[in-house]
Amino acid sequence: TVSLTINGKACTAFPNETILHCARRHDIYIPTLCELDDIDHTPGTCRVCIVEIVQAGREMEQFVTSCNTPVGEGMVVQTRTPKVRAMQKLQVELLMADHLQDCATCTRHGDCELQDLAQFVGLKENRFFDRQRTEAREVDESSPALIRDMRRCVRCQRCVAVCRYFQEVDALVMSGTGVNRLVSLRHGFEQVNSTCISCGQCVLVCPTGALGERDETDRALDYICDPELTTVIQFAPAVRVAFGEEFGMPPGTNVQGHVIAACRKIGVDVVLDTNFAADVVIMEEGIELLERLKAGRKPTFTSCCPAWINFAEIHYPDILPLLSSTKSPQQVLSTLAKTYLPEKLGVPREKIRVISIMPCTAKKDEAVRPQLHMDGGLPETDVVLTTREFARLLRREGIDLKDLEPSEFDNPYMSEFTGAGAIFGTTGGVMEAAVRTIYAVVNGKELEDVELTQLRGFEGVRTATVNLGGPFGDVKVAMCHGLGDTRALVEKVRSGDADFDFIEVMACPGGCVDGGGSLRSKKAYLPLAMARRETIYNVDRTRKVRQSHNNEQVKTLYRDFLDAPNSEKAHKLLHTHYSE
Ligand code: HC1
Ligand code: SF4
Repeated sequence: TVSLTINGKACTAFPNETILHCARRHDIYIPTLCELDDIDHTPGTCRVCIVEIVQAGREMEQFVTSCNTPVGEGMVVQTRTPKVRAMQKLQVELLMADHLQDCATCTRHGDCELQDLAQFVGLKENRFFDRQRTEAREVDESSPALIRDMRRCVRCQRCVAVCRYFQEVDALVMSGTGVNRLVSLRHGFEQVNSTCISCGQCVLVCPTGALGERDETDRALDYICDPELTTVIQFAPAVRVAFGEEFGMPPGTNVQGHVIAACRKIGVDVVLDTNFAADVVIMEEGIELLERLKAGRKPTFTSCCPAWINFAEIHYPDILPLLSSTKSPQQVLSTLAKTYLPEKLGVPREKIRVISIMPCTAKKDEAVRPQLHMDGGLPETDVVLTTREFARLLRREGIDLKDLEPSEFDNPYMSEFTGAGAIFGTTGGVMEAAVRTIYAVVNGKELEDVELTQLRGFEGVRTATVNLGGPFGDVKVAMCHGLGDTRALVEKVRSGDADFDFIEVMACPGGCVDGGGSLRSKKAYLPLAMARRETIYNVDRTRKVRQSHNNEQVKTLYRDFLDAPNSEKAHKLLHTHYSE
């Protein structure tokens, strides 16, 4: 180990550890904007982490960026001298010089790391702001999912790193020089026609409002407030376990009842559950899988994650025939809300608007796909709000989730869900849910141990062999999350080096519990997944019914409306195709 002092406190460090990292371990705060420990990112571009050091044996002090300067034996580090504080303050002022000055109307207001730094250094004025130069920067609004506003970029490059090293999509690059150096899409593309797959992982690490989702809270409110319309809301499996934090509840708190109450309070007419549709997806996808297996077609990839679909379409179009044709739960629920529900409620489908709340930015892309519009051009899903937007919407309506009395679903057609539907929200869940049902279909009896623990974990790829019985025997399944690992697995499938029957892919590391539309954490990447995932497994464990095929409302749906899984009608309504 290495011994040094920081602000007079004796500290021990690991060889080659940075001063910033060592200080953090010893609970000494050094401000920074670009460094992010969770992704091992220390570009040294923001220069706010400046500290004073005196190396052993030397008298001269030096000023260095602590995020990329290693500790030295006997080093004396000062982080709070008047000189250091003045330099940190100047750095923040320089960062503000070409940062849009409209904090009060920015979607990150109150949740911005640059604002925090301005407070920390005690910034009182902004002498160098150059409005013309700042306002001339690019704002890319071409994508239905994401907005890239370079007027707010602080060049931290975290987005570039996450996209390149974690997702291995590598859609983002730094371009330009000097004060014009900024993030852009590779080859100068706009977001919408780039290789970006809208996963939103870059948004999760952006310290300011430079990257964010397209805000559609106004459109949602327009529908909710229109007395002529019947508004239907659905919310994703993961939303209920990844939302309470925003209102001060412990991470992983199940706020399902609060979300239902909030939806009613803002005036939504019908509250439905995406979990119900997840159960329907298992029926459709499960039977589809068995038919493919009988025909010797393998592997089949799951198709519920829209960023994964984008990835396959853009980066590996030759594998599209391997994707299940079953629509995602979001789209299944929306379709049923405009076909099945009108019959039950006696409301014409033209008067129905479906709003979905998703922990996902790519769901916005999904909703505008031409093949997910009904005859006559009506979209199945009208508006997708990310979890972050839903929080914003509640604030706009003056609602604090904590103050609400939890409520129950009351729709008798599309709100019941099983443990299988619930676990869709975490990686491996779709596969686990599918196995429970296909086993029962093949064997005419329930799987004894419904928890497929081999698929539970955080490794990028997990595999299991399941004895399905009947003509199928052993079936090899895999789950994969994060696109870096997905790319490697897809390459193996293409080269014949991976032998699987069924593969679940979730584009976001951790699955939907840490989706790119979730609440962001300052200074951390994906820190809350464990707590959220544990709650989801508990929901499954405590559910009376844990298999999709035993969901009573699902049975009624097939009896009254769809006939049978994969029937002609089910195929027409609940299956889709992909575009090369
Ligand atoms: Fe997901 Fe899904 S689980 S994709 O991760 O299949 O977003 O939560 O809603 O559609 O059900 C997200 C979550 C979500 C769909 C379901
Ligand atoms: Fe990369 Fe995903 Fe961000 Fe697109 S949304 S730039 S793919 S991290």
